[in-house]
Amino acid sequence: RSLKTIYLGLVFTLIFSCNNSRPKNNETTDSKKGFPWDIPQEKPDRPLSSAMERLYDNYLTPRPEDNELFSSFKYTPLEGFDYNDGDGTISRRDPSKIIKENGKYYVWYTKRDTPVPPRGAQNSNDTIPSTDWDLSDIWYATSVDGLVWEEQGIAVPRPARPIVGWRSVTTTDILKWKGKYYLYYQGFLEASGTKGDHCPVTASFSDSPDGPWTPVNKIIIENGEPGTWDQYSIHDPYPLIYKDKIYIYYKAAFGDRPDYLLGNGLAIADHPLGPFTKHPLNPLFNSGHETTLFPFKEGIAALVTRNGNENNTVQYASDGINFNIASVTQMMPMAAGPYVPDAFDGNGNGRGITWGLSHFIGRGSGTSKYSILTRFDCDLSLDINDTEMKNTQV
Ligand code: AAL
Repeated sequence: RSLKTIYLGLVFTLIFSCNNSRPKNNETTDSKKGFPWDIPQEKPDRPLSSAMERLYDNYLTPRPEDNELFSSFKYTPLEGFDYNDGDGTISRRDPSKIIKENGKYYVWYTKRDTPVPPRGAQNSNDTIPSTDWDLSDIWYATSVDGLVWEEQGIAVPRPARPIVGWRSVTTTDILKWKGKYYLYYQGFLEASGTKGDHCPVTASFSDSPDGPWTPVNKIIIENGEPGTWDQYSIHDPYPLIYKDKIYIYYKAAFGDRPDYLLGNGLAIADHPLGPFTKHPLNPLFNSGHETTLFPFKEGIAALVTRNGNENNTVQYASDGINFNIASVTQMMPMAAGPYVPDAFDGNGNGRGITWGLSHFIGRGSGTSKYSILTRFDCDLSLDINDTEMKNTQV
C-alpha cells in the first residue's frame, strides 16, 4: 500500500508539474505581451512597499518564471529496484550526481538491507538499524535511458570496526579527476541517533567507475572545532571542479538534530584526497538539506530544499561563494543527484541540469521508514535544445 501511495503522489506531481512549467524557448505568456496589469520588469520610479522593493532588489526577475533558474519538477517511478514489497527492510536513498561513462549513466547511493526496519538508536544493535541510513553500504547502478536501472552491486562496503565508517557508509557523491574516480561519503562511527547524526567524511578511489574501490580508511573532511557550526557532522559531501580546484560543498547543523537549522559550507583542495581547507565565509547557505549543486554559466547554482527560511529556492553564486536566491519554487527533489555533464569541466561555462534521481521517504510496516529512488525532470539548463541534455528527457 505504501508504494501505491508514493506512486499516486508521483502521478499527482506529474500532472501538477506539467501545468506549471516556465515558458520554453521563444514561447511567451500573455503577461509578457505587455498588458497594463503586468508586473513592470523595471523597478517603478515611485515609493514602494517593502514587498515591492524586495521584489526588485532581491530577485533575479520579478516573476520567477522569467529567469533561467526557475523550474517545476516532474517525477517518474524507476524500473529495476526491488523493495521487498515495501516492508521497510530495504532502502535506497541519497543518490550521487549521475555521470555518463562507457555509454551508460552511473549512480551511487546508500542501500540498507537489514532483517528489520529501523527501530531508533536505543533499540539498535549490530543487526538492527537505528535510522533509515544506519547499517548501510554504498551501492551503484547503471542505466541507458535513466529510467530502467540495473543494480550492479556494492561499490563500498562498510569497513571493519574501528575504521571510520564501520557502523555505516552513506550519502555518497562522485568526483572524476585526472582519469581517476573518487567517492566521498559519510563514515559513521556510532549508530546514527546515539548522540545526534554525527559523522565525518571519508573517501574511496578507483581507476574505473565499476571499481574496485580502495578506501582511504581515514577522515578526509574533519568536523569543526568545538563550538563551531560544523562541530558534530559533515554531511552530504558534494564535489565539483571549479576554478581548477576541488570544491566539496557539504551540510552541517548549527546545533544538532532535531534543531534542523541547517547550513551548507565548502571545503577546497588541490588534490582529491586533500588536505581540504574550509572556506573562511562558511556557512555559505543559511538553509537547505541535501543541497544539490551544479555549474551554471560562470558560477554555481544550487537547489536549496526542506529546511531554513530559504528552503524551496534555487540559488546562484557567480563566484561559487556568495549565493543569492534566483527563484522560489515548490515540490523540489529530495536529496537530488542530477545528471551533470560538466561537473568536472570547470570551464566557467556551466550548462545546467534537466534530470536526475532523488528519493522519496515511504512508510513500511508500522512506523518504519524506508526510501525509494525516483527520477525527476526539470528545466534548469541554459539551452533546452542541447541535444545531450534533451535526449535524456522523459
Ligand atoms: C539525509 C542526509 C544525510 C543524513 C541522513 C543521511 O537527509 O542529509 O544522509 O545523515 O539524512
